[in-house]
Amino acid sequence: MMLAASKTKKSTTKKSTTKKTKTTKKTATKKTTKKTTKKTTKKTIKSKRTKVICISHKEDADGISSAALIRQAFGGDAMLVDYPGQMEALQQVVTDEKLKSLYICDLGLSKKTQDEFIDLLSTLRKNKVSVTYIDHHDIDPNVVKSLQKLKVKVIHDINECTTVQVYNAFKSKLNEHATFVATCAAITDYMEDRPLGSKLLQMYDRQFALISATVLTYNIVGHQKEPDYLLYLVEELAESKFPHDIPNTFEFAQIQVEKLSQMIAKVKAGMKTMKNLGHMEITDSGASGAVNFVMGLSGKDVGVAYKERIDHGIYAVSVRGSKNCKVHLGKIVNLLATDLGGSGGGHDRACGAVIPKPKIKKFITELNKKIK
Ligand SMILES: [Mn+2]
Repeated sequence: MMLAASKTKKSTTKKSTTKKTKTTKKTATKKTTKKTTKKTTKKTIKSKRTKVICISHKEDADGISSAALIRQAFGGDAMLVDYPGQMEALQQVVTDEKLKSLYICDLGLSKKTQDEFIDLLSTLRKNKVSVTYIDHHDIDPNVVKSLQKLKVKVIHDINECTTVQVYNAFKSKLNEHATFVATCAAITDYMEDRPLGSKLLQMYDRQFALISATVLTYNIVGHQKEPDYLLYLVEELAESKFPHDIPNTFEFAQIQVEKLSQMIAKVKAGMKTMKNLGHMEITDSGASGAVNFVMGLSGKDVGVAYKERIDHGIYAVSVRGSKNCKVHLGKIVNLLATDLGGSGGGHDRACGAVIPKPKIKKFITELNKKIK
């Protein structure tokens, strides 16, 4: 489903909500009277909005690459977030009086977050901020309708990774190297076999693309606690660098590979199984890096890895399904996580959740029941 931006309904939402907010004056040229006295709401009117911001997913190559292509096409700065930090970032940009246009990439919504998301975007639109939401996670069709009503540009296709969609939507503003960045993202998201993804991959030697995507991914995963490095990656990719042209990436990837090989042993020792799934608490790495091993080594069709986020009082949970898994894990996890006071969702065989710490056991036992 390609839900192109709704250019329709021009009029409507003009909302004469009187409220203090706007009083026409968009003159831009008049820099005269800066009466800072009027505080809060009034200020938004006279400050010129010039900033471009992209909020994107920081945990994988699709999010990082999306941010890079947005930067190449439109300039501006990236804010890289994980799911627990997603709303916080939005709340922050809503108050940014300089913000002109906002891109939100590779960040799926859930029952828990979608209403607040719509509210925040509604505020942005009232402030005349242009907003583009680009994603490929399962989404409630009503949310899309609400966003389009707000004249948020929605680019959403569950069949292509986010970066490929960014590329496809804005290729006229991108250089040729952007195809390679998009190819790497597609590989990382297991979506290089999709219509657009496969066309892009064809342009490159397969092995070259695979090693580049993998090295990029390991550098992203291994630098989750170094936001500056992740932003640096966004810049380098935006400037058309190949992963191997970014200093030390291959050396760093080798360290990650060694860590992963140690994880195999840890998962073998620490993993537990239930009838329909294998699960394990992870303490010394990301849950998403371990979850494939948990699934694979458990011999089950579903794997669950979870890591405590002490600062948030929650568990970050990663769920993976094998090819034999016939249920839509993203939908099941969305509902279940919401019931337990958390949030979650994603794809049919790969998804994630944020679960309140005391509910993690319940989450696993209930998931085990629901996937049979
Ligand atoms: Mn993605």
